[in-house]
Amino acid sequence: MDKKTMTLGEFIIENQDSFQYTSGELSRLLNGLRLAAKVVNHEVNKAGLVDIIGAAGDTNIQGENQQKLDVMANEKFIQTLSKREIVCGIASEEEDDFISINSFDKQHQNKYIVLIDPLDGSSNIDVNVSVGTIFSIYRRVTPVGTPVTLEDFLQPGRNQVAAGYIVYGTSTMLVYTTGDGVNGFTLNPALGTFYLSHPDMEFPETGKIYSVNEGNYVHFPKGVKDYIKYCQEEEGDRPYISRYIGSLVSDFHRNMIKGGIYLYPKSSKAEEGKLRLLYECNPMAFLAEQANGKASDGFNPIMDIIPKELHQRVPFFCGSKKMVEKAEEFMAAKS
Ligand code: AHM
Ligand code: MG
Repeated sequence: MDKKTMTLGEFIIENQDSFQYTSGELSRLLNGLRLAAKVVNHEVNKAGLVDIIGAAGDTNIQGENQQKLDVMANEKFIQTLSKREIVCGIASEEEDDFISINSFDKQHQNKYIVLIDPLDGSSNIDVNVSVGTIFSIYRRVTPVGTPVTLEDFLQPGRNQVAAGYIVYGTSTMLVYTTGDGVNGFTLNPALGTFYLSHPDMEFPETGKIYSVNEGNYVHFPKGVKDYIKYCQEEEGDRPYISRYIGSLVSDFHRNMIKGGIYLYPKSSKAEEGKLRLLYECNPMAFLAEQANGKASDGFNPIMDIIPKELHQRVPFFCGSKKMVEKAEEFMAAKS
């Protein structure tokens, strides 16, 4: 079959045999995410038309204002995933605690855990800039037949069986991995169908883009400051180009296609960094490694971190392998 005409649904079925566990279940789970992505895409795209933008008046566990679309996206993903009798637990960046799913006729028989950031970069909604959804999928570690526990959610990123994101951009794309490379699908909005538009995505080994919120410069550790200065120096292929959307999904997506590095270091304002290990960094790290890139906390691979809490934050350096390695050199020299 011509890869370019392949739909996401066809791709999921065609590739399910390469998956090490009972493949049909993961396929149904991915199909659930595909459906929720279309629903959320529909709402995000009409955000400027109806009175659904703006703060919902609530704050999430991190004390940030929740936008109405965050709340809507959170609900849609949770609803869609909990109805499929595959997922036993969901944790969301927008929920204080994890949700245990117990389907009525299949008491605790489901095997999959989903962690989700339903609408990342939501401060960009009001100004019509791209936002995204990030998802991360694990097998439960506690016995089937018992309720899920925190232990099922606090697994290192290495245990992920699938991860991906949806970017609601100039076009809507779903990009995911099941540990066998990274593939990207673009939504044809007229038909409501995702087509394989970006097979076998890979970060270029090195690149010319650095993405960091330089407004925090004075608060960054010395290693990060030195690395930023290195990016700006006139030498060889430098200075690099600075590009920062402030939507992790979009910054990552661009850097994967063009070659670049994304940094959200710790700072004297945010001792642990800002991004969440479980909802943002681990899934992006899995995608990065599957796409020949690299993700670290500045010193060690993100996916080797043993999580201690659901909403844990971590410094994040991610992108083209050589660029991340260079940033790590600067960090090591100044630690
Ligand atoms: P969010 O989950 O509250 O949307 O925060 C995550 C976002 C990332 O998408 C983005 O890269 C970063 O926060 C931007 O933060 P800042 O505005 O501090 O640069
Ligand atoms: Mg987020």
